[in-house]
Amino acid sequence: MSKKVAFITGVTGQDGAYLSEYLLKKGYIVHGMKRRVSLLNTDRIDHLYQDPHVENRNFILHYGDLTDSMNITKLIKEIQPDEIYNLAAMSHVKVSFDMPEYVANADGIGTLRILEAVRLLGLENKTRVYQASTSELYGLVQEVPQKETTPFYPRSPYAVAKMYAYWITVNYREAYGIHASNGILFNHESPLRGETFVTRKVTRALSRIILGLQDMVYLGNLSSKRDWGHAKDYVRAMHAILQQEKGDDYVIATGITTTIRDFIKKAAKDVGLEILFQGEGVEEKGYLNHVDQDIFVEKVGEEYLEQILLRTKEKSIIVGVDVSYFRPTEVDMLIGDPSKCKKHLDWEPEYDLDGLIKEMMASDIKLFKKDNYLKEGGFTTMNYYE
Ligand code: NDP
Ligand code: GDR
Repeated sequence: MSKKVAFITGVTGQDGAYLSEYLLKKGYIVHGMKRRVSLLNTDRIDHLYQDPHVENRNFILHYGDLTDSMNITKLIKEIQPDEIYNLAAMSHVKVSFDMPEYVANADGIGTLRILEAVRLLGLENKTRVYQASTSELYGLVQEVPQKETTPFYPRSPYAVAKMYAYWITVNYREAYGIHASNGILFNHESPLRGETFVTRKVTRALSRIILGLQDMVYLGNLSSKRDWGHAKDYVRAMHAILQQEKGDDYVIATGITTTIRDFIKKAAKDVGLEILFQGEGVEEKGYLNHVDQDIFVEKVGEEYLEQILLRTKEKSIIVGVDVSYFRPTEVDMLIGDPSKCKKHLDWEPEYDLDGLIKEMMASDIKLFKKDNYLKEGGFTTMNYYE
């Protein structure tokens, strides 16, 4: 039997990397679309790279962009994929307020470009399409837990663009019979998570604080709640969705929600730090410049006691709130009902939040130990405070 061929847009992203690995293990030929950038951005998939001069490769990269119809159509024509996973997007909710038009084009119309290419090329009966839809569609809380039938109320240019993508996927399924599906995925994280999403920002910052590379971190709204899973579990669901007899739409979630504050506490606890927030028996320490009133102090666990105390004798604040990280409109509470995917896809997550945090903390501490060596060797190392 010939190998199945998959085409993944957004192959250089968190999910693109895990999905490529998963499909390659299943024996697929994987084609990935990456953007041309001035510096290489393939860190997450470098371990899968195959020399283009070698024959019979099963992992092949192409240049492309979701805003370029001709490029998308040409790639799909050449690749003739059995399955398309449309994971490419400008995926940062806060940034979408800064570049709404671009996001509408890439995240919204980009999906149309893929579906229309499938139709124009006459691949309606061959190519199945997975659209990376999102729990951000639910936005302003209408019902909890959120399920496939919960009404949408998007709260950002990102979510509005993804809403167009959601419905155009449904429409092409109904109008042209394309096997097209939406995975409505709730937040999923991993050691490969982009550095500016809150979970990775926290695990990076705590790792750096412990290693003495950074004193504190500024965050935004700490009261919102998210249903966090592991990206490794979620890419299994993406694949399972395209193996169903018919296209359909599925919520993928854990069914458990946690505040950003509790995420920080859990991550800190994992490395022996106890972070106390204002109002938890902690005296207010005063105000920081440009920073809101919410100020936090840490108590220190045994492992890192000595070094942290040394550095924090005078300044025991390691998390501050900077209002510039707040969104103009926030999504306060996400909690998904995974009943449908459990029943139809036989999908269960293997990770819980503690397991996810453990893996992320361990990975970032390892990463920054390397940075420490570089720093000692006189090299400049990069930090991200966004
Ligand atoms: P990432 O931000 O890690 O990856 C996004 C990918 O899209 C990157 O490869 C990026 O390329 C690429 N990309 C961005 N803009 C374009 C464009 N115009 N043309 C082509 N490629 C582009 O996202 P995730 O892996 O976390 O998420 C994957 C998808 O799932 C996204 O669509 C996201 O919106 C959606 N989603 C994510 C959830 C999550 O919790 N992670 C939850 C629900 C939905 P480059 O590397 O060059 O920037
Ligand atoms: P989200 O993820 O917006 O849910 O979108 P993000 O991690 O950016 O924010 C989660 C919550 O944390 C609050 N927050 C901060 N967020 C960031 N990024 N940086 C901070 O400093 C900070 N402080 C507090 C946010 O206000 C928010 O409430 C992610 C993306 O992957 C989307 O592409 C995807 O569709 C959804 O998850 C499901």
